[in-house]
Amino acid sequence: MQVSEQLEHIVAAQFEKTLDQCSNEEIYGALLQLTKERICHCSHPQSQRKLYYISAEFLIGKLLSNNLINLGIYEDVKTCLSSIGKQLSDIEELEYEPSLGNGGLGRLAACFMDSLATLGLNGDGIGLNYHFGLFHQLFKNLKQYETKDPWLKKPSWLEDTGISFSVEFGHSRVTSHLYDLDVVGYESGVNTLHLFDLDGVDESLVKEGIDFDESLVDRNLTLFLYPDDSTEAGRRLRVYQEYFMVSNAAQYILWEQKKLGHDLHHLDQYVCIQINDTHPSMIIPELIRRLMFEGVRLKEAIKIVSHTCAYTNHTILAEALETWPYDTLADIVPQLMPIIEVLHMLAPPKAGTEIIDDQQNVHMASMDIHYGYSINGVAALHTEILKTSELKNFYELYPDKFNNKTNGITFRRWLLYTNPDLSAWIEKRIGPGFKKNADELTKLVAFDQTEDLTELKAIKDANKQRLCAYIEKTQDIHMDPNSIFDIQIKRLHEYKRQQMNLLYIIWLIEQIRKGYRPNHKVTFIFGAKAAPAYILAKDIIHAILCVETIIEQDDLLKQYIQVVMVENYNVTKAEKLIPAADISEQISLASKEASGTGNMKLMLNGAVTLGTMDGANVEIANLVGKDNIYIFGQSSETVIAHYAHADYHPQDYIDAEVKAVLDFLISDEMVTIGDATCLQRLYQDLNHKDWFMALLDLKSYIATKNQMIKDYQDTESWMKKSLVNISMAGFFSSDRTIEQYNHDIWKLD
Ligand code: H53
Repeated sequence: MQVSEQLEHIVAAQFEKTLDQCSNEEIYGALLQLTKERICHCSHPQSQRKLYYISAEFLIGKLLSNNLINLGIYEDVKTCLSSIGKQLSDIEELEYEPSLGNGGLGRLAACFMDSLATLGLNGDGIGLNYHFGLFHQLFKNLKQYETKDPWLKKPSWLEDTGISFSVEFGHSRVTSHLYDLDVVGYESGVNTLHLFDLDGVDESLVKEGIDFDESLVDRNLTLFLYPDDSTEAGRRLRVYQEYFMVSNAAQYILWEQKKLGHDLHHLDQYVCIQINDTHPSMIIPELIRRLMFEGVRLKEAIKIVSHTCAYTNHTILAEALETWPYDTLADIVPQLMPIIEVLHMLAPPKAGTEIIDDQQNVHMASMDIHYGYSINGVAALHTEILKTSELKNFYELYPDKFNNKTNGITFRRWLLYTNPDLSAWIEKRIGPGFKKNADELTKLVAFDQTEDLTELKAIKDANKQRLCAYIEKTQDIHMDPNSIFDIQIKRLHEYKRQQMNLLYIIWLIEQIRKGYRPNHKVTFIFGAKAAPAYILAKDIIHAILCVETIIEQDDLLKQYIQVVMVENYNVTKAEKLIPAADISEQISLASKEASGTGNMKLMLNGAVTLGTMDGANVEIANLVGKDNIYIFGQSSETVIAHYAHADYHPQDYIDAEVKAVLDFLISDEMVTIGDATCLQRLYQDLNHKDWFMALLDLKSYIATKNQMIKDYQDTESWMKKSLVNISMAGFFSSDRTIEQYNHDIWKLD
């Protein structure tokens, strides 16, 4: 049936109206219904072995347009709506974004779901149905404030399955409720994302704050995305949520496998479980326990689970490698302790690989590595660092378990949807094959004639104008579309070094005031949320907002530079920012960014990277060559050596020029508009601690960025760099990543 016909049917049945009589809300509801009806006709991939991808985060973003694209009806719907004077983009605005994640880890899981379905691989996701995802960020008095972010509105993509399980904790027992969400592949099948919720969750418990009251766990457990673990309450909530997730996962998997008639003694032939970071690690003891309920003996259950579970490490930052005090676990999940004890005892006795250490802390990654059959890092450099330093002791025990899977992104969302004009430009030159086979993008390198590049530039300019209109509408800020758009969008973290970007801007302010006149205006755009309890990250946001205001109020400065901090950065905003970027800021301290995926999205959309040799930047640099990327800063080896010898002192890097930049942070100008305590704290930290070594690389960052801004003047040569970046981005398709996971780890076919 034609799209328009089907839509008319739906609105006639639902609202007794014709389409042109419907409000945007009604049209949104009808499109949702249409999409679901179409999905019903897609088949679920089949194979003997099935993947369950367990993750505490699935940052899926809005679904309507993505689903329409993957079903191949996006253009039809657009045309149908425009025939009645409506715009699909206005309907999209009505959808609430499910913010079921913090950043890269969750977005990666969402890209993986898209690629699994597109490749026709039999793999479902399992996670939690947080009622309020990541907080909504507000700027007030130049500071970040957090409010709750409700997204579960009707009509919804979620289907109530009626399935529920019982989950016990040390002091209580709760019942779950499963909601399913269809994940449609591009012109292919459909998989399912299973999101577990509490039965009887009570949203009325949420007042102003985002506090967790443990005595109400049977009513509040899934209200919020897990908090950072800087407070005891936060840590305990994490354990509750993580166990709730994996106990449901284990019960669901066994229930489904029994339904399929599979022999649980051979579970590893039918099932593989990918443990995404350490949040789902308790699946190991829980699955062993549940297999024992099914009559499997302990030793055999351990063996089965060891052949079923694989672990992905996404970070070397200690804070994300979870360890829980033994007593906390014994209090919240006492039923797991005898199994964890056995797992600890049976593991090879090698220093530094203990599951339970001398201080009675339980190391989740140790359990994953001893009892998982594959351990992977997420970029070549990251995996090397795991092998040679962070997880060296484990690598010596199990060299064959270690492998690399460089991250990827789905081109359906991050090119076809976000940048339709660029997609059309590509298709006109190399045909549509790149949509399914991203490697075909390399054919584009040949299209570097002046006319091609002029068109490419016009597309970038139009995207910049669209972004300007959006920022004007949403934040009432006017931006100059002719300026260079220098964009840093990612979680706020010291290791990602937004503070170093800020120090560059301050340096530029001081130069301009001394008489230097940049030959091109630059707009420095930031998008970042700071974890609510991460004080220094909030101080950095505050300092950025202060500098934004100072420039805005200064007639000289605002001719040459502007700072714009985008409020409430999320997937929807990323979709608007990425196509408009000229410069992609990927400036983490070498060794600290496991991979990065924003770097891939920006490259694919023609931005040129300014980055350190960190994470996937290293692979980007190898692919595009040194003329098409701007690399600066110390190597990961040097950085790792500084940490090992504890010999990094910011004072060693403070000369008169750097001192002037740092002093600006606590200058009268800043303190008059800002909060002296916050600015002082940041100032003191950079002067005396600077744990993520912003000052180590500041000078080379300044020089390289200046060079980049200078090179931007030569439009044709800049656009050639942009073209090379687009052409070489094919490697970063998540389809490639998923094929490698399947080939080396999951073996689903
Ligand atoms: O995971 C991304 C990486 C990125 C890394 C990120 C990440 C989180 O978002 C959260 C927790 C964590 O351990 C890692 O920071 O470098 O690209 C996907 O692998």
